[in-house]
Amino acid sequence: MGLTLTEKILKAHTVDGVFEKGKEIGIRIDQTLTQDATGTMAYLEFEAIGIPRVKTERSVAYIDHNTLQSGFENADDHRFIGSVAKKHGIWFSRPGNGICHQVHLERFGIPGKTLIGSDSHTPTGGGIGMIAIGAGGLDVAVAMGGGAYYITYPKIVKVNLTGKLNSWCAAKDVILEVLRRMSVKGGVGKVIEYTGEGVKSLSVPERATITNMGAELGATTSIFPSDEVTRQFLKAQKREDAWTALCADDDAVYDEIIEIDLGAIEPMAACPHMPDNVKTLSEIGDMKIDQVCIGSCTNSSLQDMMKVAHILKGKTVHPDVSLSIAPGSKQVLNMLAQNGALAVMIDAGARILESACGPCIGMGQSPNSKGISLRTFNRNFEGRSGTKDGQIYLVSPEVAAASAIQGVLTDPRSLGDMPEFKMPDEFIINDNMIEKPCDEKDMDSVEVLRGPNIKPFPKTEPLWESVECKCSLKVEDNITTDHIMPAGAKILPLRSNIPAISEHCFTVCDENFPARAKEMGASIIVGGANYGQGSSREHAALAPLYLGVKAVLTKSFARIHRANLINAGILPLEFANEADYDNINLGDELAISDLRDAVANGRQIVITNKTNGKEIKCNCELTERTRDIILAGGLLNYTKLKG
Ligand code: MIC
Ligand code: SF4
Repeated sequence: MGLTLTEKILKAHTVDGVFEKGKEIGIRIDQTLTQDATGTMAYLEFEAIGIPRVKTERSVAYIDHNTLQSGFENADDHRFIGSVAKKHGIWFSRPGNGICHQVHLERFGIPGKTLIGSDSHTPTGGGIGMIAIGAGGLDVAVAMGGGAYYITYPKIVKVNLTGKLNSWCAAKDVILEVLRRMSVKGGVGKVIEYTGEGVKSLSVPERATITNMGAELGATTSIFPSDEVTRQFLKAQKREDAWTALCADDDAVYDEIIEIDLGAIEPMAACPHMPDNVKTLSEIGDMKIDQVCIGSCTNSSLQDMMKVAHILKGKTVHPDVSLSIAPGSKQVLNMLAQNGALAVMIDAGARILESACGPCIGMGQSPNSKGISLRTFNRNFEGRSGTKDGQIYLVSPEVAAASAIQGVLTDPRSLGDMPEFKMPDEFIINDNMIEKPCDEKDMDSVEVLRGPNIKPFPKTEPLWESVECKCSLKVEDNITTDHIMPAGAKILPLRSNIPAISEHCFTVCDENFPARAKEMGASIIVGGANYGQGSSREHAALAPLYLGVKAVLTKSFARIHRANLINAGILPLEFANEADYDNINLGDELAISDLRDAVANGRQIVITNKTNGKEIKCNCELTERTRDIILAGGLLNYTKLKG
């Protein structure tokens, strides 16, 4: 029986476990990446593990999220990350060099290699045939130290692409179509593998748009084959030697098959407030807009920017619209500057932002009250833009640029012929904003620079024998990590300071949660389905940990967040019977006896609700490894115990 591409790469990297569907496998990690909003914590964790130099083939630290620097905190974090990287063997991409995923694709990604990154959109690397997975900072720290990364051997979904995209229809519309069909939880436990005739009509940046937003499906990762198109891309980056041809065997067996005719795709938008709330533009109809933001790791490649420039050429942004553009990397920005496209954008009235995440993570450009904002980004969760009642629509760069001119949601097909843009044979290569680490022999002379806002990783303790506590919060389905641990310009600067950032935990849902949880001392959070979807930020586990949360009981979890809870030593419980969701309420007194023993022996866990007398049966599926992590009180304790 043949293998899928996913299986080929996973098999070649499996170092622990049995290579069988549904089983946990440990894979060797060739490359890691971090960004600054998760990176400070990841490097503190790496230091705590105590391994002097990274053991990966390539580890890169990017600065791209917290670049507003509204106080000393971010600049201090940047210096900390830069110095820690230099000392321990990590390459350092300086602020201004671009968004981690865009730069990694351009300069470091290698087909067939494994990559984990402390950012959920790490699967961007799947655009060149990598197994690239988003993970919590602690998992990345362990991988930097040479440890395996553990995933459940995934189900593999084949997306068979046929035909060719019509003019003005984009890769963004393809992934929006996949989201429309599969939903934000449809990808949990799965890898999405794109194959078929249609693949070769898509460029690497287009493929990367699709794999990037596979994160919104909840998928473990997404991957394209590495073919002639990939070779050309790497060649243009002067990295042709990194190329190898990779694809699935003809007789590979998939768990699910989805057929997509690229020729039938039309321009679409994900409507507020979920990436799977997808409608065609004609379904949405005429809609006046207030803002357009173009950029983010999803749609900020040179190809995207050139399409935008062609649409803006000789035009003026509509008087009622603010248009901002953030090219994804210094390379992209530089090429736009040199080929004149940047001048076209400026001329049209675009507000040019630095090559960073910016508005995508609420770092500026929050829309006006109730403002309708079209964004080429990947997430439109409520409040993420920084404006609570902002209405965010996710669209392609083509739709965004056309609408910015017209002032209303515009189908770009109304613009006539689409200008052809050929990818350049050579990109401008200048890695002067990427610093090499020092030689190992010199590492003792590198001083790690710590600012006063950088506080140590919170202490965790071994799992309790039994728990008596209250329910400190009850939330509904599809809670995102942006609900649990909001980001944005005010809160992101606190990422290195868990006590301070914890004061904002869940405040978008209930502003009294932090104070209440602290007062309760120990507590349990109750959630619905797909709890913790979205980002990889381990702060969404560390802040509840700091506030005394012992367990989170839900209908189901998103993958990365569940792993982060386990890594933090918080018990992830699922209702054995979903109807029991109604049998726990805020403030109820809860008790779990013999907890440690039940976890150690894999028994079902029973919560007694002392307030209403109900018994609630909970499942807690743990592998031997994750069970030991929970018993030890988290991955850091476990790793230290293991020596
Ligand atoms: C995001 O897009 O939500 C982020 C900000 O990039 C996060 C990481 C973080 O919270 O720092 C992610 O996607 O993992
Ligand atoms: Fe940055 Fe947005 Fe991409 Fe997250 S999704 S890495 S915030 S650009």
